[in-house]
Amino acid sequence: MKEYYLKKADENLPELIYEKIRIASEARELFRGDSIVLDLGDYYVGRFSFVLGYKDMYLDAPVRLCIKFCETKEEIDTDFSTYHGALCASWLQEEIINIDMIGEYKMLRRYAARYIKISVVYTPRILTLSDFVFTSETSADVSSVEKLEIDDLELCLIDKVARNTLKNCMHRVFEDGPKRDRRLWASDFRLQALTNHYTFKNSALVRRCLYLFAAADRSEDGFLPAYLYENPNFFSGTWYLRDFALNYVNALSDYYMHIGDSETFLDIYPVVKEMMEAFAAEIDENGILVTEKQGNIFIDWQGELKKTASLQGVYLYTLEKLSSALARLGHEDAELYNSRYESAKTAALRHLYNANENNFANAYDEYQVNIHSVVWMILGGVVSGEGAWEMLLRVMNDEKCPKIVTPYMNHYLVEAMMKLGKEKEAMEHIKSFWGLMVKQGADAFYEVFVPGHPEVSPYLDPMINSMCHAWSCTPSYFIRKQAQGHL
Ligand code: RAM
Repeated sequence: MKEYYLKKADENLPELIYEKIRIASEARELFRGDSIVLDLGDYYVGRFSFVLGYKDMYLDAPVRLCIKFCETKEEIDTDFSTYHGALCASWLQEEIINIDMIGEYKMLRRYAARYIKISVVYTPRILTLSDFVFTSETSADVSSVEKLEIDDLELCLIDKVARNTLKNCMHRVFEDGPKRDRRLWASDFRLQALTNHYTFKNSALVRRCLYLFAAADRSEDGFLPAYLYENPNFFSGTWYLRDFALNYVNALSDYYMHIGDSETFLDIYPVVKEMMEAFAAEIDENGILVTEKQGNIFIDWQGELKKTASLQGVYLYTLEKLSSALARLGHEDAELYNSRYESAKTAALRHLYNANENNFANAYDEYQVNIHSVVWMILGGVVSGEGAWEMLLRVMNDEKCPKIVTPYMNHYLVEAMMKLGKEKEAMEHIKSFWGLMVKQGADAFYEVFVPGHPEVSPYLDPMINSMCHAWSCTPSYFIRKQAQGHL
């Protein structure tokens, strides 16, 4: 089957769309130690070229340049040599190049940038740099996006930045970030696909990614990996995050609900069905999904978080969506997942809900009270209505609760608010969270954003954070979905 799935993935390989971004800049005369900064005018992903020349005298030695691609203005003056984070420093986009001859010089690698800083390390004489061209690439067709018919200018602006984020993460697959990781991650993909259904409508790309995961090697206990590589060779990831595996299932259900392509759904369903058995095997005697290692659950980049209740919520949410997709297809398994949903919900109420305190402080999670559990218990349908809304507000205002760190988890917070019918509050949250990034000058939405804390990084140094990150693109999904509902 693996070969078949890879073949299907290949059939859906998208054409990339290229655009030449001309950079307004005169030819520049530079000598050793000089530097210039080019502004692309917006955030783009692509390749860079320029022309090297000389002023008065031929260059009788190679020229050595340092070229730095910066996602944000702040990055221009950041000294990469001080980097001390946990991920490899080679993600930082800086090249030292030696050029032997005058003429056009094309850099081969792909970069993600708004600004380009060029510093002259060595040159024998005064050189000139001119004809700067950045050729952007993406598999998002911007002409397929419908005009957003709303009066709220702030939301329009947020939608623009959100679309830009998604566009720059769409290539041969939905990448998580064009600067860092540059690969297909299941939970990022699920949110990208959702937003893509309301914006660029590249359903072939969604199909491709669904097939790629279907082709992946599963862990010994039957789970799909959280990520994979596909270029130049297919290679399954080796981290098995339970919530990411569930989000892959959600991506498949969403795809069917939006596109109505039962053929692809049924093609892939056997993989999902087998994996859902692996999940069923991890349900403990109380009916709670328990994985041995907490490290196999993501939920958010929040180090203090206890995650059992959240994971149970993701499981419920997935069962509900899968069962609905199967019911729409008239498939007999709809009932199977529906009954699993009911038992997992009863178990959550019995063993995770704390009636005395009216929260989800439970033994599995060492009685930690956190926002994440409440969000996922709402999304899983365990609590609802005004009671759930009050509970959510209470944990959000509780200083002792571990804070949400990523736009990814903020997506699910907004979705929970929507589910409770709090549309106005959800839109306000989008404005206060994503809108704040826009106010601070973001061209694309960041991987991690904690207002007032630019130092936060899951990798111990914010220098390596991705400043255009796929999982942050979902305001376009919410805003456009809401706008359609009101038409
Ligand atoms: C990071 C990436 C990716 C995310 C994983 C869990 O490495 O940013 O987006 O899905 O973490």
